[in-house]
Amino acid sequence: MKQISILLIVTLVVASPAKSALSQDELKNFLATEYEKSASAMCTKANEAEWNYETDINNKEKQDILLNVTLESAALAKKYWQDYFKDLNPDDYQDEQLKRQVKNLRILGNAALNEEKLTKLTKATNNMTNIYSTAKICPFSNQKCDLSKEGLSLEPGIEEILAKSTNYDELVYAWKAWRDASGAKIRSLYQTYVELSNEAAVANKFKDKGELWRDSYESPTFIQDIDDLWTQVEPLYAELHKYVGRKLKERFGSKLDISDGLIPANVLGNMWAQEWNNIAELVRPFPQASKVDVDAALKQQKYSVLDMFKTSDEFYKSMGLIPMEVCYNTSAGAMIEKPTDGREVLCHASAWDFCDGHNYRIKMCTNINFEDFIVIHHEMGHIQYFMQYAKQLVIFRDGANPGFHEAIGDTIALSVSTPKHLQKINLVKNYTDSTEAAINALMDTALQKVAFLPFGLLIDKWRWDVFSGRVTQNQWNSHWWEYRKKYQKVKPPVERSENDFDPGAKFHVAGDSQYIAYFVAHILQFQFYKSLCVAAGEYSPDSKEVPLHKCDFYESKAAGDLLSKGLALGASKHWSDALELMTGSRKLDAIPLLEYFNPLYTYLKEQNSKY
Ligand code: X8Z
Ligand code: ZN
Repeated sequence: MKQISILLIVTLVVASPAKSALSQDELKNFLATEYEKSASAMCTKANEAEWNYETDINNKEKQDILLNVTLESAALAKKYWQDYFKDLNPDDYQDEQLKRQVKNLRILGNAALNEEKLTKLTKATNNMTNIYSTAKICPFSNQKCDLSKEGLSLEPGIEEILAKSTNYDELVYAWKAWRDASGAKIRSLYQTYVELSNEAAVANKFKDKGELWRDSYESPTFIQDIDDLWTQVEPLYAELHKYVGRKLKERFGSKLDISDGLIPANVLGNMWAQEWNNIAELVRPFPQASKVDVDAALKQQKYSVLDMFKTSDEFYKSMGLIPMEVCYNTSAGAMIEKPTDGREVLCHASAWDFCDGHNYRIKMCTNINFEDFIVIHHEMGHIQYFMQYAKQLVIFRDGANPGFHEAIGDTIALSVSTPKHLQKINLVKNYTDSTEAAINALMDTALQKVAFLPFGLLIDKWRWDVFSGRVTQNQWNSHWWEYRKKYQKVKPPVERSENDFDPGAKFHVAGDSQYIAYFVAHILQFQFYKSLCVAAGEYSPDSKEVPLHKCDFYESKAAGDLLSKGLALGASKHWSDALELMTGSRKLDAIPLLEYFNPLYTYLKEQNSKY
């Protein structure tokens, strides 16, 4: 998701009564009228500047405009905060909605910095994003190439090597070359970023930027809660890891050393070893049974990128949800393919809310394959959320917490990815269901969802330690690898040092985007999925006749209604209330995920026990 922080956005200040003169009703009215209008207008302006920059990232003029708009928003935010919000106390208000608004408005974010420091921080962050997005490497076969002519960029070039190559040395080469070209080059900028982000957080009365980020989860036990969730899912991850390690050993033989229980991070089919779906062919347990091969079907049926978006939109519409054509309509501004006109763009997929109730866009360098078909559903989930909460006040036009936003499209994609659904839309043919085929399908999903869990957890665990100062700059990279080994059980394929900066080779670290949301989302989406399956009459917790993983809630208006009720709340209520409405539970809960994967877990334990 792409959202310009509301904390930076404020209004063209107008002659309004002084804060001290505002009664509860006056404040409420002020926030619903004047503030609403100008904050929304500034949000639109800031998003436009950001969009123009990200779709033409080397354009100096657009970079300057973005910096100016950032400073303009911040200056106004600060003035507004000083004049109206800084001394308000949420406890002074009986009205629950107003209490929540005041709680939010008291936080000023990066705008708390003076102009010189904010300029420095903004430039450092934009610079990191720029280096990441334009980094290139030479091909394995021509390692001394002229980068400007033959250089490969991350999407699709370098990512494709990690996904498809079975040449161990090429996988080492591309893995290392990407980190040399991206992470290592932003290490010194990251120091500036950490210092100034922390300074802004402290000015907002937080201990550090990590604490400020965690504030959006509104829970004093948040860290403990996510650690407990990890403890619950770790045994499943451990079985998957062991099984996959063995299969990889069969592929790479003596080239691969897994004797210490750690898998080298370059052989899992993904640049960050975060999702392992690209090695599904190698690890699927029953090659003779039916399997899902959507890549082939998309090619064979000559799907275009636009067709993929329309198919996704159709699924949402089948549930009675809001049509989303505007967000992938290139005439309305969307970017759904990598431009070929020489522009450098920030390819990492994102969904945009232009804060005017009409303009929503997706920006994505889409490739025609199943992986990107799923990413489309993910991005459309953000757009659907934007549209559902469009009638809320600007301060509440956000996810119930950041994890909710990341979970919606994935919930839909769980239904779309079932062989049952893929057959309905003709992307899987000649499929015979059987116990073996079901294990194959569960393995495909586990390679995405279960493999992701420790990665989703560790990125922000590492950043929280960096922001808090628990680890100092001379331990940044070694601490990163401690966590990679501890949680993911992966290791670097070549020696690393403190001249490297491997966290910076991941988009969200270079791009100042928090990550624990994805861990939360990977738990939440199974809670949502189960609940929508029950609403659709596709699953019954009592009868267990049809397992959870076979549910497809396509065309279920009941499921659509339930989802839209939760989404329409936006951030106007605590996320526990939204969760209760949608699932009956007030807590994050790993049980639906464990229930979903249980047949696979049993199979993996059985197989692994033989070794
Ligand atoms: O960044 C994303 C989305 C955009 S919000 C494509 N994801 C994470 C990633 O790519 O690292 C989705 C899953 C995890
Ligand atoms: Zn997302």
